[in-house]
Amino acid sequence: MEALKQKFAEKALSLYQELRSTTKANGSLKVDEVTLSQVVGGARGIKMMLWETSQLDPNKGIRFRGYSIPEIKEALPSGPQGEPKPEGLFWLMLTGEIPTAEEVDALTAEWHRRADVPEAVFTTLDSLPTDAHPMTQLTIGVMAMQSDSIFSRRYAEGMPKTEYWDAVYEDSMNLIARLPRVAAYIYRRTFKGGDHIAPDTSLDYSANYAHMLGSDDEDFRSLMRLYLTIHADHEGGNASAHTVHLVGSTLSDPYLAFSAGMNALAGPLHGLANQEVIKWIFEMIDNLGTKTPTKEQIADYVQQTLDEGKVIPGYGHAVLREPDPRFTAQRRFAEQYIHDSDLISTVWKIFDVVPPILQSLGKVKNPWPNVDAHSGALLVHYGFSEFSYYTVLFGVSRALGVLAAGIWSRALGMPLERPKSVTSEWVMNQVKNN
Ligand code: FCX
Repeated sequence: MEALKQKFAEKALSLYQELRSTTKANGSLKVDEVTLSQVVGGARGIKMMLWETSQLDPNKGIRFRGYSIPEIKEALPSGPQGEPKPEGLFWLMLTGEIPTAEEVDALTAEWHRRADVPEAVFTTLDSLPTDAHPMTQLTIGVMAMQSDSIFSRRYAEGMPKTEYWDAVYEDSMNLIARLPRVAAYIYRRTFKGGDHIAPDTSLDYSANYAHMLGSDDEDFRSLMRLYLTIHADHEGGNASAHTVHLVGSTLSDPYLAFSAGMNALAGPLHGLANQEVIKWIFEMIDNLGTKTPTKEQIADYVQQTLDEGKVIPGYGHAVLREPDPRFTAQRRFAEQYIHDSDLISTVWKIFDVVPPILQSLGKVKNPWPNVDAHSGALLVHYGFSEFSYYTVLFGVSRALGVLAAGIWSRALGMPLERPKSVTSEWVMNQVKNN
C-alpha cells in the first residue's frame, strides 16, 4: 500500500473509533442555536457538519490542520524559489502531518503514474464549441471520466461499508492526477487553437500544469505552486466544498461529487469572482482611458458600479471579517517577484479605496478583499489574460481540499446529509405563537 494511504488508514481508523464513542457518550451536547435570521439568511455560521481538512477563523483566515498560510509556506516542502508544493498540502490535509520532501516527491510520482486521461475525454471535449465556458468544459471533462470510477464499480459489486474510503481514495487520487491534463487541454483548445502540449513527468504537479498551459517560466511555476496551495480548501461550508460534501454523502462517486461542486464554484458570488474582478478592472481602465487610474478616479468608478446595483467583485466574504490572508499571500508574491506592473499597482490602489466605501454603506459585513481580488492581475502579468479560464485554475486547486475531505467523510462513516427545511407559513406561525 502507498505510504500516504497507509498513514491515512491508521489515522482514520483511530479517529473513527474515537468519534463514535465520543458521539455515543455526548450525543445530546448542544453545539449551536439557530436563529430565524440564519434560516432566512443563507445558513451563515450554523455549525452543522464535520470537515477535517481545514477551518476558517473570521479574523485570522484559513488554517489547514492548524497551520496558517504563512506557516504553511514555512513548513511545507517547496519548489526551488521557496513556494510550497500543493502535494504537501494534500498530504497534510489527509494525515495531519507535514510531509518530508521525499514523501512529497513520492506523491508527485504517484500522481504522474495515475495521470493517463482516457482518449474519450478529449473526444468529448472536442465535441463542444470552443466558446463553451471553460468551467462548463471542466465539469463535462470530469463527467466524461466518471465511467472509470472505482467506487461506482466496487459499489455495484457489493463492496462493504468499511471499504468505501479505500475506493474513494483511489478515485480521488486518479481524478487529482488527471485534472491538470484535462484543464490544460481545455485552455489550449479554447485559446491556443488546439495546439496541445504533452505533460513533462520530470516536473512537480504545479510546474507540469504550468508547462501544459504553455509556460516554463520559473516565476510562473512558483506562482502556480502558491496558487494551487492557497485555493485548495476553505473549510466545509463554502458553496463548492459543501456541494461536494452533500453529493458525496449520497454515495455518488468522487467524479459526480466533484463536478457538482465545480458547478457551484462557477457562480459569480463564489469562484467566478476571480474572472469578474479582472473584467471589472479592465472595464474601469477602458472607461477612464488610463492604465494608471488615480485613487479618486477609482473611487468614482466604484461608486458608479454600486449605483448600478452591482457588487464590487473580489470584496466581501460570508465568513471572513479581515483582509483575506490568501489576498495578502498573493500581494507578498507580487512584491517579491513583480516590479513595475500598472495592473498590480491598480489592484493595490483598489485595496486602499474600496473598504471605506463599502463600510460607508452600513450593510456590508466585510469590506475587505477576498482571494479573488488579486489572482487575475498576477495571471495577466505572466501572459494568461484569458480571464474566463481563471475559475478552472481555482477548481484544479479546490479538488485537493474537497477530495481529501471526501475521503475523510467516507472513512468516518458520515451518513447521508439531510438538514430540515421549513415553509414561510411555518415561520409565521412560530412567530405568532412565540
Ligand atoms: N459589493 C457591494 N455590496 C456588497 C459586497 C460587495 N463586494 N459584499 C456584500 N455586499 C452587500 C450584499 O450584496 C448585501 O446587500 P443586500 O442586503 O442589499 O442584499 C449586504 O452587503 C450584506 O451582505 P454580507 O452579509 O456582507 O455578505 P454575504 O455573506 O451575503 O455575501 C459575498 C458574501 C462574498 C457573496 C459578497 O460579499 C459578495 O457578493 N462579494 C462580491 C463577490 C465576490 O467577491 N465573491 C467571492 C467570494 C469568495 F472569496 C469566494 O468564494 O471565492
